[in-house]
Amino acid sequence: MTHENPYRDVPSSDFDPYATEVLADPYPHYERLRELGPWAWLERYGVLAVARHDEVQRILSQPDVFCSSAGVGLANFHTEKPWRKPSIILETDPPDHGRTRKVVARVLSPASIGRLRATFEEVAARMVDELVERGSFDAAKDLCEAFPIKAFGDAVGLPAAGRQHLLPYGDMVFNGFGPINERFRSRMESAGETVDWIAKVCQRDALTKDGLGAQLFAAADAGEIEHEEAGMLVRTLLSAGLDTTVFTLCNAIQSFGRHPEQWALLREDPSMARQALEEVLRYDSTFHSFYRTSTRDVELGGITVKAGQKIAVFIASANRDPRRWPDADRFDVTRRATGHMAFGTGIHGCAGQMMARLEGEIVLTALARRVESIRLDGQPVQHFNNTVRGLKSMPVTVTPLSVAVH
Ligand code: OVV
Repeated sequence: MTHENPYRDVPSSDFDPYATEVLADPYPHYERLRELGPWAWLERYGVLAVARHDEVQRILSQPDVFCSSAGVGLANFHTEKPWRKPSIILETDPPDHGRTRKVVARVLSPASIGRLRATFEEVAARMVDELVERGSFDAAKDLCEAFPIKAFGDAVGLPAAGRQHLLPYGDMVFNGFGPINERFRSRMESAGETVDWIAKVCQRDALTKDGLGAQLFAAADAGEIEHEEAGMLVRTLLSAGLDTTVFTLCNAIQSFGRHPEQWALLREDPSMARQALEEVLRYDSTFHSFYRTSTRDVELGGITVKAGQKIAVFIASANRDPRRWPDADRFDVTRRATGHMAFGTGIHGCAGQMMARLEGEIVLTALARRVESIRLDGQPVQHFNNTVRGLKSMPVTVTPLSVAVH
């Protein structure tokens, strides 16, 4: 089925961001989309799309005109029923958004997160020591999944049992921002136990007394939010905080495995870890797209967007836009990658970005101090999801540094 293009000045495209072959390597497709102009009409889905850095930034910077309360996926909450209760932070607009965002921002502030550093470093050191000892392992499962599930899971205050539900839940959420396709349906078929476990651990009595979850409930005690809202914000931490960091770690190790000269730079100077992570986020962004919906007729990028229009925002494409980045398709940890859109921007910019950076920096530093070289043993196996891009499996062999740098 194709949807008729109501915009005279916007080229139509049969681009399908959710096709398996596109997800396998979206970058040449993004380039074609950017070359079409500032806007494209995606006739398969009946939505406008932006793929250039400039338009992506402009849209995300006007949350009153390009709103989130109609959902940040393909589904329009004004006309379609959401598959789960809308998020009270992601899928809301000002002024409601500000109240919940303020609480989450405090719980995930640099000060709050700084207190986790020493523990995260111990977890990473222990895991990486053991993996380097083994030499060959599945970097996706044994490190990129294992680290956030342990470190972030403990930080939130989750019970140890049942954490195998975390990634499948995130997979559901991120598939849910796309069309109701086979990828989403097959995930939902086995959803029952997972959704039940998530609901259970969003309750105060399931959480430790000193974790990030408990801090959300403390904000409810202080009257900033309702107690039920605290539980909903724990759900946000669990929805947004696992698959994203897992895949970012996967994409980092994959990029370094493919660019050994870049690994050599980091290994020689592990203090570059944070900067290198920014380049990973720019070069192979985890979060590929989400949507905004116009609240009124509005001019942008040479057209008048009609009120109530769903707009696909390709942030991973903005991060490869040659209009913004010299040699955009080159992975170069020495470049200034700040200004990338991997965490979005504006009032809905990722609230957990300092947590994500801390986790990424700590894992990359732990590796850089111990690992001479990373060899990919065969093709990594991709995890296909409608919104986030990462790996299911990545067999690697690492050689230890003869003298570990500490
Ligand atoms: C940023 C993000 C992703 C997925 C879910 C949520 C947020 C949420 O608030 O539930």
